[in-house]
Amino acid sequence: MASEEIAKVDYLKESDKDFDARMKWWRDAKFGMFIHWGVYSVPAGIYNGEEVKGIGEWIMEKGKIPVEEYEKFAKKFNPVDFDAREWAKIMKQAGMKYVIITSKHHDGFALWDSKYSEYDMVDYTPFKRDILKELSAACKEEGISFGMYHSIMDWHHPQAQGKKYPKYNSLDSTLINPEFPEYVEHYMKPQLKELIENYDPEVLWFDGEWIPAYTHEMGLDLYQYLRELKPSLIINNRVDKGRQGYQGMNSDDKYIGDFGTPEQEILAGTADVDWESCMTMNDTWGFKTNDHNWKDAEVLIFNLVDVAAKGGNYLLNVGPTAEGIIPVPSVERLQKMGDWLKINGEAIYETEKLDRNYKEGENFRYIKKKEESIYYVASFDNTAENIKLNYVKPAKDSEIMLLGYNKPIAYTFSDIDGLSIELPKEAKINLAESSAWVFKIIGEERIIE
Ligand code: H79
Repeated sequence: MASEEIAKVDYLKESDKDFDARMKWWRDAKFGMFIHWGVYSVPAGIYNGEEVKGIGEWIMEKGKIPVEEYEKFAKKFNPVDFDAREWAKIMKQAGMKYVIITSKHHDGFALWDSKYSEYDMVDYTPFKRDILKELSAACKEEGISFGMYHSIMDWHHPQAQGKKYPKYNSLDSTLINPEFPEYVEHYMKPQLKELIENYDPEVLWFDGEWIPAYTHEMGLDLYQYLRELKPSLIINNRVDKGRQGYQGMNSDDKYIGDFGTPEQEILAGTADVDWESCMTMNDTWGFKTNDHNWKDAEVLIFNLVDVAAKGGNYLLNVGPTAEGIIPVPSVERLQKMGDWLKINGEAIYETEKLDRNYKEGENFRYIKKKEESIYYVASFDNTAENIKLNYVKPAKDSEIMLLGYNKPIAYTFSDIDGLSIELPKEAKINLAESSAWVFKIIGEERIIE
């Protein structure tokens, strides 16, 4: 008799068609919020009255804080001002379509009520509320896709730290912890199953995969395990061991993962795989009292456009305070990005890179509307009166529009000289506040050999 058992799907061998269908919403989304929030937000970069150098969420490691000392910060974590709906509204107003929040960072502390650990928001802190439950619900209400960052490396769990083996020293990054596979099987995988079942994430964003005890085989196994639990899940490439340095792209296609993860940088050009550039607005992911080195909103808008032109996504970080507040400088910048996107968003969402050109000179970026003959050119030079563009050819008798300005713009085109756009003074005055102007052109890409 034939077996009644349904054949197992091998998620490591997905067809291009299935992959494209699964990635569609993510590719169209383009812009997401990264949230680094946890126990490190309590010391906020200060230990024993002194600033600990480096990124805030690494304070346990960089400040050499023993586990028992660090746990005291967790006991004090009481974000009374946390309001999930407020956070979701900030994302929405910023034009962000998805969020990735730290379910667990390297310090091992869980932001949700985990039955596999007491070291979590509900069991360990005076706050006793399940952050992921509240935020996932608020995001659903606002139509924001919900995802989670999860650290494979864990500085708190005894097995992840190889506590049974006195010879193993977790600070020596070349030593392999013999207990690590047990932590993976009996702690990390059950926690991830819990996260999928209770909070229904659309994305899992792994990190901390570089430690030598975590292997390529574990990565393949984990990927398959998670997709079986939720077939539509999107998982970053740090689930496996393929990434090359901070640039974050896989070195070889034997490695699994749905998208590459450049960290604090934007790819120099386009890529033929999916990718997402994650970046901070200042110099830290987790909140640091003393970090005031904020990027201007103009820079962040430029980055978003540059990333979109190169075919990627932009995941922009906020580090809320221990009270549960997203810092005012972050909110101000997000507001400006949202204002810009309200006018220019059609050039960002549901777009793709052109076949050949994504830029012209330093000041122009080209972006194509998916499945349509619509081309957008973002200009970062707001002084020019006459703009010359070589890589797009307007359709015969078509109008060229400037987003945010409601009249067609005068232009000429010839096969020899290309496109020449005349900017009326009135339009310049109208858009004076905007850091990037976007022209909308119906036509085709012009390939110049
Ligand atoms: O969560 C944030 C940071 O805490 C975490 N990733 C972002 C998203 C992170 N940033 N820096 N690090 C972790 C330090 C890791 C540094 C290295 Fe490596 C690991 C240097 C060598 C191994 C990864 C692989 C980066 C370069 C090569």
